[in-house]
Amino acid sequence: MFRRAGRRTNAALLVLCVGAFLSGWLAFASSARLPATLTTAAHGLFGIGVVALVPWKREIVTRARAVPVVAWLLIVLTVLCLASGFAQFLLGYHVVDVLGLLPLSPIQVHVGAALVAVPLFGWHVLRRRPQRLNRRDLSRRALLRTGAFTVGAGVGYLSLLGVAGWTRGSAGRLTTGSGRIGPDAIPPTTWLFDRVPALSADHRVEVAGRFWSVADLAARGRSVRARLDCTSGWYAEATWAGAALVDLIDRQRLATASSIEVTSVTGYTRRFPVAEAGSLWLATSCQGRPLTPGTGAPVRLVAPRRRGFWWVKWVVAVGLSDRPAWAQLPFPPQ
Ligand SMILES: Nc1nc2c(c(=O)[nH]1)N[C@H]1C(S)=C(S)[C@@H](COP(=O)(O)O)O[C@H]1N2
Ligand SMILES: [Mo]
Repeated sequence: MFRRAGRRTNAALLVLCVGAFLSGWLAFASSARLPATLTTAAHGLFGIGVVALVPWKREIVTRARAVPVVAWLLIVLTVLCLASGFAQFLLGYHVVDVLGLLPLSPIQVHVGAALVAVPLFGWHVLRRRPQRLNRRDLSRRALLRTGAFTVGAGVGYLSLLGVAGWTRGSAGRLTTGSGRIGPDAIPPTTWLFDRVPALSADHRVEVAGRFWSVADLAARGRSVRARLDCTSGWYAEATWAGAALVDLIDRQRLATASSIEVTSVTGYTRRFPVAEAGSLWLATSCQGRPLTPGTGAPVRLVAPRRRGFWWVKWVVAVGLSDRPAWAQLPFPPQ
């Protein structure tokens, strides 16, 4: 059965790996129920597809006269990436302290392995002669087989979802894939390389040209119940106290701007469409307690409609801008 392994196995794996990579980023950008369900399902299908082709790929590797070091490394990274991906899916969010040095969640291992694999994967693919599609690749039979393969992967995905319902226990699974943690267990989280800054007691936040002390903001605080859903695999429902941006910015000025740029003292920045102003808050406390330095003290953004990386910590400025909200990197570079 696996003797037919060859060009088409490799082409399918190429499509599946690229699809997995792109859908992974799309899933990170999704927070609403429907897009999150669709992107995480697509990501799962691509992953299951890769696993399903392992016997055929194994045949190709066995046949090869020599397997270069890069290819071995790719095998190791792929196994690591798949294992950590399925671990998050089936077991939910856990932190494993690798060698007692580096606390990592399954998703962090998953993304790390994928990112390291990208240049190796590119080299592995480009080193071959480019392949052309032929008539048989697009024949009715090939299409039927692809359809059957997709249905099989779909059945596999749904079965695994059922299994995850058991193995994940009480933490459950949000449509984004995250598992629940308690509001008092929110861990200080950085997106990539950002550092916790030291801020003075008289820290002020500039909002559309006006300066606010932390006490001023706290005095305008309203209670906001919101879900913080981090891409490292956890979410928490907590009650924040924050000043609504719409209470701090003149309505007329809001109406004429395109986007709202929220900046941290560290330079970390996110830009929101003005239409979202009504669901953005500058928070000074969480669960009735002041923020800790690691979680954004003295002022951080609460953005209930967005994934965690939009919740800018250590806010120093909120500015109105004519630039459209999409004129930014899809993910922060720091
Ligand atoms: N300035 C800054 N804000 C940031 C981050 C960061 O690295 N720098 N990380 C973001 C990410 S990825 C998440 S999930 C939340 C985490 O908030 P927490 O530290 O309270 O858990 O803050 C966001 N705000
Ligand atoms: Mo995050």
